[in-house]
Amino acid sequence: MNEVCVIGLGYIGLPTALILASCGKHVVGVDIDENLLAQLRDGKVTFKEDGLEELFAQALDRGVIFQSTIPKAQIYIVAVPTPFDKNTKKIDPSYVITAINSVLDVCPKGSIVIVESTVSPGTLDRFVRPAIEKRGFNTGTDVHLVHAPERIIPGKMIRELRENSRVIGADSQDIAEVVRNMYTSFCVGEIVLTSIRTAEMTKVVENTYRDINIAFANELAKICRQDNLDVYEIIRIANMHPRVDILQPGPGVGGHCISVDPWFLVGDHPQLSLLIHEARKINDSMPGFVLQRVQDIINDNNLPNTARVGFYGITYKEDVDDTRESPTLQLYEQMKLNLGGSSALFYDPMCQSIVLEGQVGCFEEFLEACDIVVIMVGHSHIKENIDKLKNTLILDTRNICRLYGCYHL
Ligand code: SAJ
Repeated sequence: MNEVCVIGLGYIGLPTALILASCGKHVVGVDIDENLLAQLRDGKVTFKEDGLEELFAQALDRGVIFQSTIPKAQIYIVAVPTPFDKNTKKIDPSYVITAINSVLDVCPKGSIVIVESTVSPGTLDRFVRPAIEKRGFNTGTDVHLVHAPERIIPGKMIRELRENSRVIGADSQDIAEVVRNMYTSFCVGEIVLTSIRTAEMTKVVENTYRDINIAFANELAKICRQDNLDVYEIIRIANMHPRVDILQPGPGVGGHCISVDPWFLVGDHPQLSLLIHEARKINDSMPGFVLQRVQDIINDNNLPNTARVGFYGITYKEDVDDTRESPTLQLYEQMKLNLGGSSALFYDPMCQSIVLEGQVGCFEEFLEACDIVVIMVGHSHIKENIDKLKNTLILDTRNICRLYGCYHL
């Protein structure tokens, strides 16, 4: 029988399947997307990430299998998406439940189902456990439910898979130990065993903490702008204090994690989550703040209202190809209203396909066409090519450019 089956071969499931296989486990990776499976079977990775190709090669050598059906296995890892409804601020656990229902069709008695997908606190007890029990399975004897939320950061995923500490939430110590044993095959970080509820909450708290810290930096940026002070220098000096660690201001907070998870707490505890809610609002206000800065710079430089504004970077952060909830996409939605007659252009070397109106595919063509360039993402590419912006008006929202005359947040 297979030792581990990983369901959902996206940003989390794929590296997890590969690292387990590279450590000698018998791994089957399952996904419903036939195109993705075809690409993997062809020996091609499906997204860009440092070290992923090397890991893929090792896993293939060790016999990792990719297929669309769920096989019998001892341990199932569920890493499917948990979509977020922007209006209700709630996650949709239906993909997790569908995946687990398919597991129940084939799993041997006593197998372990680990949910790695991030969920809002209480989801396993409110939705997942009842769905299992509705099928006539007892959680604790027939199938063991575990929550081991992923904590790796895009850009350093492979290193963090090996080195980060992990949290395992389970109903019993014995099952938690079995799961810890599996993760220690590749993870050298400390592995903490706790309850499912605590594991769910801890994961959301980590991302909420980061969101609030970034919101503080963004609020400081607005205050410093009004007082004509350099926010980066102030944060740099403040962070020299041994008990201060402020993150960096930016054009907003994107990605599917930090901009989403705090809403779970706001949704479930509206009266108690005032700081968390305010932080979300501050971070969501940043794309609008960037647009206001662009308008001020256009006015300061007596540019006509038809000035062409170029936004460099569409992904949610540097050196990844993920555009989910990205500040540039948020800004794009607001742009036409706020920028009046100015026509906008977009460029991102990490985006293979055209996702926005006004997006150009060639960096030189982009620079040529712009009266002002707004750096939205600090990709390595722009850092290496910063001298090419010498004769352009620049608004740098990531503090990577120190060219003379460059504007900052
Ligand atoms: N950002 C800033 N200023 C900063 C740091 C980040 O504006 O100083 C922005 C980024 O540009 C980006 C957003 O915040 O738009 C989020 O980026 P990030 O690098 O802070 O985090 P993610 O979303 O890539 O990954 C986070 C991580 N969580 C924490 O660090 C607590 C990661 O460990 C989680 O595994 C991941 O969320 C997740 O999947 O939940």
